[in-house]
Amino acid sequence: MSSELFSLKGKTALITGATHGIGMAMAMGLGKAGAKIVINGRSSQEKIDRAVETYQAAGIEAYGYRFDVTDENQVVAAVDKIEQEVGAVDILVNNAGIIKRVPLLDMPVADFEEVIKTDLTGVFTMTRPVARKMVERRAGKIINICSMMSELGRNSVGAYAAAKGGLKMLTRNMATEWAKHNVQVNGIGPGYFATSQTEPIRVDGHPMNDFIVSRTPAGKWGDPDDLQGAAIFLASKASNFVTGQVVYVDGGILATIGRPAGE
Ligand code: GCO
Ligand code: CA
Repeated sequence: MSSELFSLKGKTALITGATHGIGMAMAMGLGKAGAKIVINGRSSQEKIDRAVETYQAAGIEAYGYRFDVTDENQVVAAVDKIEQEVGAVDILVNNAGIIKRVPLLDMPVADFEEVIKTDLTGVFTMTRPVARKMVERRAGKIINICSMMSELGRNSVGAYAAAKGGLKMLTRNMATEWAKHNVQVNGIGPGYFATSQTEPIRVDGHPMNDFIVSRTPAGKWGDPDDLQGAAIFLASKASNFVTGQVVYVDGGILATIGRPAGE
């Protein structure tokens, strides 16, 4: 009974940017729960093909498409193509994102805008053509990948924090507008995970490395697979009356003020 509640059998899930990192970990989770997986990437077809092979080797039916989530024409065409070739998109995970770690006073406006364009406007662009079809079909699950920076600031990540804070509110607004059409929109807010995105701040001796371990009550960097449970929950009928929430998967970071050194 409980496995039926969380089953994604017969569903198609589109996970953006799932060629690696937390996107891939969440897509693997949705695939193992029974969904067909569709991924995208914007730069390299080879990277997309390699990722698709990785999913297939894990026994998951997977497809890859090359398009840029920030380009509305490309997105509209890709969504039509995916729905024809693979099936109706039942689940959309907006995971594609970038970060630039530059203090605000040093950041060129163009770089600030690039981060907002990908991490915030890109979700708007990507979601609309999918949501229009979900509203028509009166069913859909949308999961926006937020961040600790949806709640907290940190030196050097101002553009990213502005985008991810905005994404939390975009999630609530999408939930507000589409709930009556039986489309649920929620966020997942990952804490600090061991991925290529955090590699520059995870190296031995980097001040952030020890800081994150001590700042996280669980005392470690997250393993991307730790995001699978929240993704499956928010993609399945187990969450049919849950909408507009951000589920933080962070080893306890947001629960605490932290502790003094040595305590
Ligand atoms: C940072 C950024 C990211 C994190 C993440 C935290 O502090 O440099 O916030 O690197 O990966 O988004 O939730
Ligand atoms: Ca289907």
